[in-house]
Amino acid sequence: MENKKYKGKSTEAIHAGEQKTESILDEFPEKTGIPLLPPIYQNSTFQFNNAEECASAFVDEDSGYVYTRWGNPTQEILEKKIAALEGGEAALATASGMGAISSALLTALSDGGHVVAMETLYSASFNILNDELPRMGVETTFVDATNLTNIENAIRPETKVIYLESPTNPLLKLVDLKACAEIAKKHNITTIIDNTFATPCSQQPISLGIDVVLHSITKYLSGNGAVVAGAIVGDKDFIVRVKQGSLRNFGAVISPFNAWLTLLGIPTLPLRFSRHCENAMKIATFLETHPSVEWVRYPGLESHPQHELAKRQMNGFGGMITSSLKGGLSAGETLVNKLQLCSLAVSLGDVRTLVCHPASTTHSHVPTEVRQKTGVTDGLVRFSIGLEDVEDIIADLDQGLENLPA
Ligand code: LCS
Repeated sequence: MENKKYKGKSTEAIHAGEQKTESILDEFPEKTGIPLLPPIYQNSTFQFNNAEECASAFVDEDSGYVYTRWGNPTQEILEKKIAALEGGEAALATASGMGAISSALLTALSDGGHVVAMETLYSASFNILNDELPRMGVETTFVDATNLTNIENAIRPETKVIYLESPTNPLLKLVDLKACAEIAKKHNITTIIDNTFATPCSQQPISLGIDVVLHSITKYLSGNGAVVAGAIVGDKDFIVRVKQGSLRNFGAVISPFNAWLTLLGIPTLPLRFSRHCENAMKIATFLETHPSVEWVRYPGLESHPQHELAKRQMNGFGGMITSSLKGGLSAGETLVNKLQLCSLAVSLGDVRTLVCHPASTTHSHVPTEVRQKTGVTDGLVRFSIGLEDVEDIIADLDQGLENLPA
């Protein structure tokens, strides 16, 4: 069934993909009352009434559910919701963000080719492009994509994919998505973006001409810190290719339970995201005026080198802030050790404020020279601003920064 169209993101987040269902009550025909929440079908396999039904589900996948690695109603409700939020034709939910990224790349590069990618990316995404794919004969050219000429210059006749994050993890660099999509279309190249940091509340890349959108659901989409999952959004053709090929065969499929937990999280995404943005703007401003802070990167600050692009391209600047302390590595360590409310933890998009030190955690596998070249320096501290009262977060950061070198 096609997704209904709604005017606003909150209505979409709550209602898209969901249908009132009575089928679960078939066993109790004498009772009324329809479950308000989407049901969870926590089963691995499905049974059929007869051999013909079973055989036809193998031939025509849309006619039935066979096995949860091939599809499951709870997964499908989530997929419809995410497709609606991103404005895509179809979506797939996956076992992790990396499951989404690897399944999408394996599909787009199924007959080889070359990739042009941004030079700062989430580390495991960098690892796929820098270590895993070259072993299969697929090379990546990493460029500073804040300047689109660098992308254009890196394109080769065999380039199949332009791979982007915007904002990037952890430096919050942006790419002009509309202009980049136009370049890619001229060369018949598939554009893929990891939209985890922005969420569909802030930017919908498909509306700007990007072909495929990826998510780590683990972060803002679920928002509850209880799920590891991912998603791929694109046109029906691409999604069917991923589903029937790399996703099914390599098996990075979401569990019905994680799909269901995500269905509990997404309805509050627009509300949560606007509070993340509001808190982050206040905290970025606080950090920027603090004497112990060397610099702050936040797309909402005028000091962000691409603030004008952020205003044009994003609807809300997100909950992620990156900063560098004047005292370098030891100041970063002192800060994270002194924090009482904010948690020292990787991941992001949680309701709690999380603080991490990329050089020793998320980006520790990226070679030092690459980290230095791309700006992931030793003194960098990354904040995922949560939904606590902003005064409490600021008070915690203020006591953590006290007496650090200014
Ligand atoms: N994309 C981005 C932008 C991410 O930040 C992450 C994980 C992933 C993809 C992978 O998603 P996963 O497979 O974990 O669901 N980012 C992390 C981070 O910054 N700290 O810990 C994980």
